[in-house]
Amino acid sequence: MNPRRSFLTSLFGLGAGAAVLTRAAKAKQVSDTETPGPLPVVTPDVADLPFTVDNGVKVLHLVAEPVKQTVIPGRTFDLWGFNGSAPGPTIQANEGDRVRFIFENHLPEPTAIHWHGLELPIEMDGVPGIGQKPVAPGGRFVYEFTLHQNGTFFYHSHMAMQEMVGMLGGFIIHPKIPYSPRVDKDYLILLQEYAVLPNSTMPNSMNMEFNWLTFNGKSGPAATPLIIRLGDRVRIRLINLGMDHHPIHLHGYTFQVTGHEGARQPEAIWARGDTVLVGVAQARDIEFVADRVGDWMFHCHLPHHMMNHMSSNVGSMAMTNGPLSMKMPGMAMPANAEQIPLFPQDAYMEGPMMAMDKEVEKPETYGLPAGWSGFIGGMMTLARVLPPDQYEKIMELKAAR
Ligand SMILES: [Cu+2]
Repeated sequence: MNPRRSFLTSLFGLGAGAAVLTRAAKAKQVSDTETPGPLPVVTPDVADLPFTVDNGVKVLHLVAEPVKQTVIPGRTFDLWGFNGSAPGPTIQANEGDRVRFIFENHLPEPTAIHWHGLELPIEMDGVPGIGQKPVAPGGRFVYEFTLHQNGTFFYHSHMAMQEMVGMLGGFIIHPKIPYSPRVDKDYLILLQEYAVLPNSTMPNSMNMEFNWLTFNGKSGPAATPLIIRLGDRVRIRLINLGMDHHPIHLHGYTFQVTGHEGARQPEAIWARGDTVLVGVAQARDIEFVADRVGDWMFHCHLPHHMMNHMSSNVGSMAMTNGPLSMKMPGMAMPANAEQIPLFPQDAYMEGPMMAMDKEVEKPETYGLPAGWSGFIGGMMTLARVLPPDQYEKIMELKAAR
């Protein structure tokens, strides 16, 4: 008998048979750890909400509070969000989990959290004045319930104007039985919109014309590109809470719509397409195999939602200050540009003169052509499908960050 077995036998009174069982149990444990768990969802530019475990219950802390959210470099807005950001941190849990949310209201007015799409007791539904008392400023409320669904959900304030100033977050419930086929990348993007008048940092929640459109609280080109290795199967989950429906379009690929808010869809009805309309209060999951290299645009296709800080076009005003060509380095302007009806359109909205490559530089933008950032605005980012060497280079840069 080897010394270790002898030690165990003396410590636990285990006979030879028990020792064999122990080895079998150990082998099972090893194979369990080898079984891949749910692939974590990545929410670019947004943190995950951490949790602790208390007697098998996942405990999470959410604080509603005023936040400063930088949508692009140089533009920081006063919003209301959760735990320091708008949108708030992403919740990731597993089907079957018991969860407890300790919620604190650090806003100057009453609020509550609604768990959009979750099947739970009415007193946990988070509607102030109906299922629960409003949570007063400085107040606290504990939500606790069991998750028996899986899919792409979200949480938000159920007060209409609060929704319009940022109070939204993602809530991913990973399935007990993994979805098939498995994906290599799983992203979450939350769609929000704000109307911020010139010289203001505060959105006007009653305005119906939105001039700042965000993916995860960032407008293009500040929205971090999705980094995909050639051959990866990719899922992108989209959540929309605002006043507009957003037709989200992916260049270069035909995807399948595999999930709606509330549930994954049966494979037999997965719709194929390249644009998915994400209506207000809806979520859509799309999946595709990234088998074509490129920096592919991924964006809302409403023209006004592809721009930043849109304000009325002021015609040839800029021409009073010198020849137009001088203002547009690298752009050859026809001599009679001023006389061409409708000019300018995009000349002042995007292009080389609006580029901010340096300001938005990060590992995920490595290798993009100079001036790229001048052509990306609003609800827009890039799905960068990269060959292995370029993919690894970006992973190295990220690790070194
Ligand atoms: Cu849109």
